[in-house]
Amino acid sequence: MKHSSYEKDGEMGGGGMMGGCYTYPASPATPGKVTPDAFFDRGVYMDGSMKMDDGKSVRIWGFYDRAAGGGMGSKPFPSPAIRVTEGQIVHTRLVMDMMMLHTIHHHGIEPSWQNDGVGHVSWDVDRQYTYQWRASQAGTYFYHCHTNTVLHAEMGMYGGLIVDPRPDPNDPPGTKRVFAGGPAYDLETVWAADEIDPRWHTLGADAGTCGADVGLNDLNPKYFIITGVDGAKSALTAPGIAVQMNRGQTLLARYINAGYYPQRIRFGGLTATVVASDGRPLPRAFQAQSLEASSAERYDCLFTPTQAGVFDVTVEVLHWVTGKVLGTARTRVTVY
Ligand SMILES: [Cu+2]
Repeated sequence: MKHSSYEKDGEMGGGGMMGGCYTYPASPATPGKVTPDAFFDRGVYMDGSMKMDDGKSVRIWGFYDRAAGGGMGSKPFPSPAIRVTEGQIVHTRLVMDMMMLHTIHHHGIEPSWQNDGVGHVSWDVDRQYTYQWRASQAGTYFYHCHTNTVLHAEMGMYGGLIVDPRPDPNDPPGTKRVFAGGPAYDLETVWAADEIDPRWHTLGADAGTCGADVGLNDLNPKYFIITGVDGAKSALTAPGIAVQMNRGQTLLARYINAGYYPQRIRFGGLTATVVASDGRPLPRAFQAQSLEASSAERYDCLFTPTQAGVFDVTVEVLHWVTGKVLGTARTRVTVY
């Protein structure tokens, strides 16, 4: 049975080659649309791939930036970050170049239900839709597809979403703060840790939506990655993930559990000052040598190392029932 929450003039509801059962297609005009302060234009690719350290590749789906050129030939993983300033009204337009159904859910942002991008609450986008939302709180978020979510998020349909505070007029120009009135930082990295079960990456977009058991309750990860790079080896040196810094500098690591299993991140001997979580400042910052995070949790961690050294940061992926370590991803902070 197909559901359609909005009928489109002159078009069949439920168009599209994705013949899933629990899909809710229609792409109405954005209600109450105003002129935005920031605009992002996203398309979808479903033929990307990620090469692992063992030489094998898995299929990746994701969003690309339609404004960046390269069209569908551009297949970044994770999807390109959305970065805005607190207070801005933002438009994220999702345009489908193919007859498929997807959404964009800006995780942790609190827009109207029409703009929340949860397919079964509003609609799946089969042509285009412009999500309108306000960046009301500085912090670390992410966005992901919310159509047949368990599969589409696993396939790679996610990217970072960062809200910066408004610049403080009393700060020297170029000062970067985690949130308004919060601590300043010099460098930044995003550690989005995720696990990959290659079997899932062979499934079709609508797999499991018609009631068939395609094993989406059975996640057996083989690869453990950080921000789209294999954490077996490559993430130890990958630019933008591994960090090189000087003593006295302050690093902001935006750690995101982008997987489904709980994770334990260990900072390799460095001490983090954890100042915010899930897009909100903590009432009191705390210090930690390691953290545990469940699916979709984010922690903003500051490091101001006083000693030179090489610090291997590890993310252990834990079985959700037994707590057994299923695998480990690694990256590195080198302090000079
Ligand atoms: Cu999708």
